[in-house]
Amino acid sequence: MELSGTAEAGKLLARARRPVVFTGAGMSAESGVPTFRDALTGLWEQFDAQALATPEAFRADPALVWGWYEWRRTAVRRAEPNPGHRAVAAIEARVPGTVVVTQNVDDLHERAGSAAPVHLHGSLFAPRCSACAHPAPVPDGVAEPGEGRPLTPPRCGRCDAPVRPGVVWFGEALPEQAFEAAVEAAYRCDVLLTVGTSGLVYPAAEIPQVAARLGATVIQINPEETPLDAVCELNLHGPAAHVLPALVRAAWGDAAPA
Ligand code: BV8
Ligand code: ZN
Repeated sequence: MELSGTAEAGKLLARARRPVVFTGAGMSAESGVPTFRDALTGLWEQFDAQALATPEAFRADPALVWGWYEWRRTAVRRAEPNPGHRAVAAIEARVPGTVVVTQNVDDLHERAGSAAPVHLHGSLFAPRCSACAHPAPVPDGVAEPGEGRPLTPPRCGRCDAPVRPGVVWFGEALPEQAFEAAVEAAYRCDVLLTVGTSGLVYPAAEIPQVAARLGATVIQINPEETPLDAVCELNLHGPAAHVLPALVRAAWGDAAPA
């Protein structure tokens, strides 16, 4: 069953020369990767994500916060990209001017074939020293999902301070280069797909709004309504792993990624 609006969105996408695909945690939901708020189970159940994803929380209890991210990294390692991730890679293959901008800290876009997604909130796979920012190796151990447990973070090979996750916490500035690249792409784009994001976290949530203000066609893919509905020309209220392949089929008649 094709969602209404898919055929029209497909026509708009087929004409796009500089599309931006802007993604949030809903993009990875059908890969079984818990969204930011769903990732609070087991040991972390009694915490508020927004309080745990902060420098203060890490300073107060490095093992608790490091353990949460190691548990999430293990969940991502065990997950597979879904047909939505592969549809995004298919758009990039079709339209060389495509830019993928993600708020996600997983590597599923990369594993689906996206060349160089812009990570606005960093990555679970880029730990670094909490003091001198020296890059640290990605631990190959796994934090058993579910029961979880505090995990003492490794120490920096250069200054011996605790290693921290390579993500952007609340109250921290986004990586300058990534944010500039995302704003530049939003300025230049002719179509922006916003997929699986609640549009609540700033300044990332500015990206689709900048594109709309500058006259780009913004199309949203999300089962729920979000504050971004207002700036979208089309709202496809369905799951990304279903709607994105349908959109690629509608645009190029491709045997979209299964
Ligand atoms: C900064 C990495 C300043 C960490 C993340 C008051 C008003 C406005 C702003 C603020 C305010 N108070 C504070 C702020 C600023 C704050 C902010 O925006 N707060 C919000 C909550 C109000 N922002 C910051 O602090 C940022 N930094 O402002 O710095 C500064 C400047 C200069 C110098 C120094 C400081 C930093 C924000 C980055 C935080 N880090 N991630 C980690 O992952 O642990 S954000 C994190 O939460 C995720 O990355 C995600 O982007 C966000 C929300 O998480 P989720 O809810 O899981 O995901 P999402 O919102 O995308 O929702 C899921 C969606 O998917 C839903 O809509 C759902 O319907 C949909 N969905 C579900 N299933 C599917 C689906 N869609 C499609 N298909 C499906 N199958
Ligand atoms: Zn160091």
